[in-house]
Amino acid sequence: MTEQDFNWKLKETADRVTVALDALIPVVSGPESELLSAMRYAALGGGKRLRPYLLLATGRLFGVDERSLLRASAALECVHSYSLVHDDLPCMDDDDLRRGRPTLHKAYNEATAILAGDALLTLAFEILGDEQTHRDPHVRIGLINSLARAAGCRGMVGGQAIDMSGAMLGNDIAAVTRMQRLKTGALFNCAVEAGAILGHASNEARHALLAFAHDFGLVFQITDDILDVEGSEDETGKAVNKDDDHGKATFVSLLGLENAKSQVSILCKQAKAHLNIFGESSNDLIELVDNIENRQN
Ligand code: GRG
Repeated sequence: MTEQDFNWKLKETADRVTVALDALIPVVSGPESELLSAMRYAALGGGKRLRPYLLLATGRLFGVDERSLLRASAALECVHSYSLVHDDLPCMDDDDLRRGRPTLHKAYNEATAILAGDALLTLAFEILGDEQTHRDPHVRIGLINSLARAAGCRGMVGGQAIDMSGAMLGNDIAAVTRMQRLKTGALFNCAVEAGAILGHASNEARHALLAFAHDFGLVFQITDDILDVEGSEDETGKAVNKDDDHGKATFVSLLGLENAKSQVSILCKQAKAHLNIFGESSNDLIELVDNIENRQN
């Protein structure tokens, strides 16, 4: 599959998730209209929708109903969008640009950005808890637990807290890897786990998928660090060279650019090998790995 074909496929997924989110975050009039409008700005305004792509591709391995997959994907994207809104705030990363547009607190104001993030996080659990996501309450509880673990203090928020605390990670690559695994990797894990939960995957399949997600998350983060050095603001839609400016340890600063690139290539091979048990049905996941290995944004 050519890069252009894959990009069409990714865009098709992104559009379907955007349609689902559009229905789940309605335009309203009245006193809370500003909040809903800010939530829509954050959740509908672009993004590659990688986590939904992972969730959909994993669920399809097991023939899961598309409606369930789209609702679970929308929930995951609500959490991802909230994390970006809060991460961009002046008290965190203090960014003015996200997805090629002003960040939410610049387009609205800080209080609205905090509240829109809070409301998106809560909405995610409302979506997963709804019968329309899956008729079996055990499946719904599995999804809720998976997202809560991934997003909370032992996952994304925990990783963000370590990153913000200025904890002396120094040149300790194991500590930096752990922080990134929590901060960024946990939601990728959850995407794949959610597909497996909805698909009632066997233990063997679940282990293979989680091993895949582990390697994929690292590839994503290392390529993100490479783009921070080599990418442009136009291509990435966000400020570049931020990590260097803040003196933060990254995979590039720790390994050097060339070693970081070699590590990406090793991890990509390893990630794809974990999918061998699924044969050709895992092609959508394999194509995603190939695309992220060469990504420009
Ligand atoms: C504030 C609770 C809280 C958590 C923030 C994930 C995170 C934790 C912060 C994001 C900071 C950041 C830019 C990390 C680099 C990796 C990353 C998550 C990039 C953005 O994800 P993409 O590329 O974004 O999937 P799009 O815009 O395509 O959805």
